[in-house]
Amino acid sequence: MKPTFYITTPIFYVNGAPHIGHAYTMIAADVMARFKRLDGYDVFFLTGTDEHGQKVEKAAIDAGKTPQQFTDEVSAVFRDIAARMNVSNDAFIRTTEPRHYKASQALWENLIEAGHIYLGGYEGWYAIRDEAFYDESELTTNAQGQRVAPTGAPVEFVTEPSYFFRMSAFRDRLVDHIEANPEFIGPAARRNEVLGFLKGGLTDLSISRTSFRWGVPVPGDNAHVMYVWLDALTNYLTALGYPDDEAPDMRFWPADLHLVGKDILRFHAVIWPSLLMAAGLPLPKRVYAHGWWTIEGEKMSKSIGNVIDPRELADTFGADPLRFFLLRETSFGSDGDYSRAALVRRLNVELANDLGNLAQRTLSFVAKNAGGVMPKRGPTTEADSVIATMCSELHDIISPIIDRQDFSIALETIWVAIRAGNAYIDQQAPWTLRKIDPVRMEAVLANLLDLLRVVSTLLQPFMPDSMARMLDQLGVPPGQREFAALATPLPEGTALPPPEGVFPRFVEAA
Ligand code: ME8
Repeated sequence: MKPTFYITTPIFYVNGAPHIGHAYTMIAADVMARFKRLDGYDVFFLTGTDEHGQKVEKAAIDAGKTPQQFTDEVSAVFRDIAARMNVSNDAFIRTTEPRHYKASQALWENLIEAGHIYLGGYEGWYAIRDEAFYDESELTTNAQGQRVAPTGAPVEFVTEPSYFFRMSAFRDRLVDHIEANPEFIGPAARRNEVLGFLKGGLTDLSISRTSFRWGVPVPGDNAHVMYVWLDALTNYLTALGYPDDEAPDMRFWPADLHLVGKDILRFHAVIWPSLLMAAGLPLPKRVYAHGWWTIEGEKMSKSIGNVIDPRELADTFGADPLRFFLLRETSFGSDGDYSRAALVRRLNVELANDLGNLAQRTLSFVAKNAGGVMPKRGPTTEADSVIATMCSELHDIISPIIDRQDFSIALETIWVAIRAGNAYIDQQAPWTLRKIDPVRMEAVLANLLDLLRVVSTLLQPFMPDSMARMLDQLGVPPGQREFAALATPLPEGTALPPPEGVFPRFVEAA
């Protein structure tokens, strides 16, 4: 039986149109999912939309629509983004689905039975934009004289009856868990941040609201709807069939990786594990918080008017170059800045030049001078062994790097091999060997094709379409593209299709 791997993105609020920040998390999760599938795992990859709460309700009212009509429309846009980014999610969850009401209410009842929920009253600050409660001590006053949360979101004072989750009772267990499992929160700096926050103590959490209706009703008390984050976090269980323990997909629990942005780490690394402990369910193995993208140095915002639809970028540059850029440009845990010039540079230098040219030069040379088939391998030189060793070790080197979500380092490691391939072709000069030593020329070309096969196979998770085309040209049959086949070289004499460029240079229109 294959080992399982369950990976999730946040479910996105449907209050507005998706931008490259949302596409980023989906793409990164997709790389993980595809990598694990190619590595022989049985993968369940979930994304979806978070459709309740005041923020979404308000956006629907502003749009002059009912919340259901509005969420149907915006959720479909997120689904479309996933498809256009070539994201291979196995499921797409919406929190307005009946199965999700059932799961959220079951989790609630489970917490009631375990004695971790009590009725009280909430009196304090709430930020609709963040859908979060804040303590007075966290607030500041902005230039317009508004009280704001540390995120800059305006807060309002609310007084309402509320159910509470006894989260304070789980602080010590949670601290112990984080300390005993260093890989539970990544990157390491964020783990320390969470531990620092927990050192300050943990208060009970208000988990129901009475001042609006757009939410999952609290079982047995229709005056309340669940706090949107309680219902939202439960999505990770809903999608597997919870509360039915016998549901076939429940075998994927606990999640291997919740991938989130740094803005919502606390919800995933504090609230979610506390809830799971309280419900007697196993905790996810890892929560990773990636950095934040800005656009040409500025925060993405509707009022600045700099929000970019990732579909437009995919139309202009292709989904693969966009995927590559987002994961290559900055280290995954750090913040990144999108600029068109930076994207074009990565595309032209690393994709068109380093990789595209190496493939194009090699394949067209083979087509012209080696009969368009996989050439004969020959005796090995020192230079050949350096390349061959690099290729044979590449998967095992990048696999733990991918497990740490260090995508840019994984790509850099693959690029070291690509650059070595470029140096090798220049040093070996098959165009000279053609005249003086055609046997050696064939061996050199075979080594280059092996290198291209290895790097294209390993790059499939990052650029699935382009690498499929590259592997077609390299004559690698579809059944030989899993990582287990990396060590199986293409037989000599295999016919190769006529080569065609995979990464054309991008030239800005004058
Ligand atoms: O928080 N840079 O949904 P949300 C990088 N519904 N990533 C970004 C980004 C940016 N500028 N902007 C958004 C919610 N993201 C809740 C989640 S989960 C149970 C509920 C990405 O629509 C990033 O993954 O506000 C961030 O965490 C997420 O979108 C927030 O999406």
